[in-house]
Amino acid sequence: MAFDVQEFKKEYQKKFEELFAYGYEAGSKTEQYIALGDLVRGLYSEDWIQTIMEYNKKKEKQVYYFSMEFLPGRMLKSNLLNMGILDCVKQGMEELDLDLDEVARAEVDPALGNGGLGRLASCFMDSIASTGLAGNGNGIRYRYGLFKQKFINGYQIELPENWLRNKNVWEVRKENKAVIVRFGGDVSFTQEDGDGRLRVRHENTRDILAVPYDTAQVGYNNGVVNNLRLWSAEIPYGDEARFSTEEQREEVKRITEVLYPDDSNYEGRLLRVQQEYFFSSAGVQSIIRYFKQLKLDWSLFPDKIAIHINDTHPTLAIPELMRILLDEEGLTWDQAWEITKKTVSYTNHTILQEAMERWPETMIADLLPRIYQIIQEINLRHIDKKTPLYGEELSQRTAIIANGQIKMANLAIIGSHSVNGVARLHTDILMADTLNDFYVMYPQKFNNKTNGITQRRWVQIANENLTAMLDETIGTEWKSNPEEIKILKAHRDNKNVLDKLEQVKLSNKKRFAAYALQEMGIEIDPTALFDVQIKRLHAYKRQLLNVLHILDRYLQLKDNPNADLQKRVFIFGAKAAPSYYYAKQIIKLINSIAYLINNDPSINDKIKIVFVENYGVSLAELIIPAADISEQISLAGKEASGTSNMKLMSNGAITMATLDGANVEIRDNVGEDNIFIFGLKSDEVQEYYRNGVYNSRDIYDKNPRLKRILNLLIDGTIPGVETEGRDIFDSLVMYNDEYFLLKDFDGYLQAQYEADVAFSDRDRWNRMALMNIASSGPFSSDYTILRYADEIWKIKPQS
Ligand code: 9GP
Repeated sequence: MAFDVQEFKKEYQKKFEELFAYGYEAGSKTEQYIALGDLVRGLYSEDWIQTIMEYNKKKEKQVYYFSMEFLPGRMLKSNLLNMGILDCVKQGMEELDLDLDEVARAEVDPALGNGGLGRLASCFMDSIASTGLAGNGNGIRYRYGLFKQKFINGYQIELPENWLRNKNVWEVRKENKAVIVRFGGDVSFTQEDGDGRLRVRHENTRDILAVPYDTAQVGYNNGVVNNLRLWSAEIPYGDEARFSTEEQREEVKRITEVLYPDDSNYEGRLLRVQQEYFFSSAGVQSIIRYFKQLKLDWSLFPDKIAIHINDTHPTLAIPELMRILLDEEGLTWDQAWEITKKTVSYTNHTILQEAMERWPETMIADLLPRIYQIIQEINLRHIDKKTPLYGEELSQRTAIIANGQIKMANLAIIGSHSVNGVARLHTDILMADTLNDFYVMYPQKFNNKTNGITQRRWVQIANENLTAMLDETIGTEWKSNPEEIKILKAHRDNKNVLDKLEQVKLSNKKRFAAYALQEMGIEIDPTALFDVQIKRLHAYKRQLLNVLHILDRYLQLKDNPNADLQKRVFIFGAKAAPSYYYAKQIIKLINSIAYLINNDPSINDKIKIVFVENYGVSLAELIIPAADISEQISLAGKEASGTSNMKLMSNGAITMATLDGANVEIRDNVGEDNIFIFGLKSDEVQEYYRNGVYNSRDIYDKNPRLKRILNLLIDGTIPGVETEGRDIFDSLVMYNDEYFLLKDFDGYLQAQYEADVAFSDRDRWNRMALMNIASSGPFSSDYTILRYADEIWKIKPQS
């Protein structure tokens, strides 16, 4: 986009005055940000309109990525980058005596997701636009995002995250595209005159208006601007009388009020299903409306539309599409079913049983009676068709409805043409184990699409120092073709380059150190090894194993304050689900240990612990460039892929890993010498589960070093964790350590020791960092998305 600095300055001043009726100099950071955002939106709006018109004119096949979560992060700089005007605007702001970074920080980071799944969706949106694919996002405009995390006395407290408190400059409300979503009601069938077909009558429904808010997804230097559509629940126009009480109005608002309401109780679960149907139905309806404008035969629907469901949350899009094709468009079951299956594809993101969605049959029957009938019919036909082929037992195991429950994954698989896992190992486990019954029936549906990340945000924006150094060393081709970063390998023995890399890392560590001091009052040494674990708090991710290692170091230093140990700063960022008691106990434990160690002068700053509050995309952008070690230590087989592993690798952190999720592929790319691997392998874990011989108590009894560490949890050394310490101790020692921490402990310590040794040899460490950066290209989400487009969606990049 052509734009010069002088022009920008003029436009910016004008925009500011137009919006606020005074000069920008007197404005607050938020106002300065709003003016800039508004200006930027204006600059891409023509491309936005043009892109959509172009797709419509060419009747281009489009993908619709349905996701309950999107975690875009702050959008200002990424839009500027993708529009090709970041440097120009930075300079212009400087000349206006404004600091772009400071202004950009006034943007509220929208927390419309929990973690990896939501961030993946946003990386994908960026990559879809940047690779020139016709694609749209479809989700929910939550009024409040994921809770804001506070630590009080070391405990996690959840506060509402009012991300819309200031104007959201990026979204455009599209009232003319609103649709009605119907809940409840009575379903009956009538024999119509003429064709003798049964017609469905669905009456007395509770109608909710779904209003879309569109946000542009700007492609990287290619003029493509796609659309992310987030739906908000409102009272239908003219229907206010039906919602006369405050309670009725609240009920409507509640549908899109918060991300993942607590689903540990029935009301929470009911609300969650409402959300899922709400955005799935609204999305499908708007797709149908678009398709009808094309005036094509229905059989061509799958040639023009791909609907991708991100995890099972949007699975109700399948019966919803069936409903519309059958009840509103008058297609036969077979026609509708053929179209639906050809249109929909599904990604599985977890093998954890507790995360597999199941809804009570009665809940769906009451809330969505017509959808329930359709699910019943899909189920009946599936069983009827499969029983003669695969026998009663196998067929029943794949049933969608069983024991009063509706199994969403089963519906997603049966109603789609493609099922993919998100890393090679994960997909192998799905096929061999978790979804094996389906794999037997539909081997051709299964495929792997290893996750990816966009280096535009995670390197170019998050790590400007590294970007400059790479440009200088290998040129700029890597920015549009991430694989090209591999030519950095040629510099692996170039001392000058290695030193520069070390300087880049150091400056990023200083930046984080300044944050830790200012925000948390913790002083850290930027030359220490920064050991980072940032992800949701979950027992299987084993933040606790990291804790055991910290306690081991603590004891070594207590025994001998002069012990020859590498100085380390342990950085944690993690939110726990509000109802996940054990995870919250772990947070309290880490905070208490941090308090103990950070304030113990005898430790002499050899260990510092920084647990950042309210971890999210923006904090990740600060932490990741500063990391030396990337902790990816989940129990093998449990983490579907992980994506922080890829972001950290791209920024030159060395991975400390079990062979889990995408770590396996990271190892393959970076080579054994540039990663620290330890622990049980996935098949060994499986074997333990099968033979049941694991005995953690035995390890505790026989390993004095470990025993001493575990006893710290219950002997009063760590202040304020009487209950937490006891519960955690019991889970590990008395209740047989579900995630095999004790089993993996020795291997982990050994790997950490090796990391210390490697870190003390600066050239060796810098070379390892370089090799990680140079091997990160294949983990670009651009490549991942091109594989989805080619192999699943059958859409091609625009020329
Ligand atoms: O737990 C997985 C994580 O491993 C993966 O990287 C991410 C994106 O594919 O999805 C997570 N899954 C969920 O959040 C829930 O299924």
